[in-house]
Amino acid sequence: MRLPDKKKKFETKVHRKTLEPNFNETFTFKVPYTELGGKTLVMTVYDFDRFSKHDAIGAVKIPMSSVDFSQSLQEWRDLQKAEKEESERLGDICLSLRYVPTAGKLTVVILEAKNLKKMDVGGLSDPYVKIHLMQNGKRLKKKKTTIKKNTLNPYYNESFSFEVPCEQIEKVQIAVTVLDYDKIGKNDAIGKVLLGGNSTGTEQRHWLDMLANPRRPIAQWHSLKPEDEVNALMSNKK
Ligand SMILES: [Ca+2]
Ligand SMILES: [Ca+2]
Repeated sequence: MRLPDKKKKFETKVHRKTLEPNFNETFTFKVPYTELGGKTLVMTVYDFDRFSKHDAIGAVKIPMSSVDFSQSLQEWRDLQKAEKEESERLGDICLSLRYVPTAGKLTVVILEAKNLKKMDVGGLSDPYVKIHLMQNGKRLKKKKTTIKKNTLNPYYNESFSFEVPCEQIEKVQIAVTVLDYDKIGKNDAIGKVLLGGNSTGTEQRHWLDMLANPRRPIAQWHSLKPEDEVNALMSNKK
């Protein structure tokens, strides 16, 4: 439930295994009367998924300008198709992949990232990149770039090689995670991409281009995804 321009959002409790939930919960938005007119109340019903993004079932939108506030309103409305909630922009990463079958060598060059999300209070981010060679959801090897301080557009041009024999290349994946370094506490993941034969979208395209062009470095930009989302994908595809 939210008023979009204020980005104020509430959630009800999750009701399990039902198509007729009874919520009976009350939410209060503090909005000055003079600002109410231009606002819209959006109520979206979701199907809860523990391991992936919740699916929107449908939504009701009520423009506040259409409501008579002199009386309380109670009525049924049909859910409309929910617009995809704009996923939060985490940033983009450019990397190149190169595979030399004869040498059994996979090379990942982390080139640069742009428009990364700000992760520090009162600053930008201190991004570095972790690269995992994965197989069956297990991490085989780990490498990382240097840390670039206080920037959202870091340039790395750092190269990492993994030994991957020809017969194994179809089975491995490369997980690329961009993190914000923090002096105190745990470093936060900004976003992640997963490259491999069974990945999807531009990530899969990139991987197939690499395999189709042995010995040639192929560079491509990827949009970072939420870490949870990518991890869920990895555990589904063992
Ligand atoms: Ca931080
Ligand atoms: Ca930081």
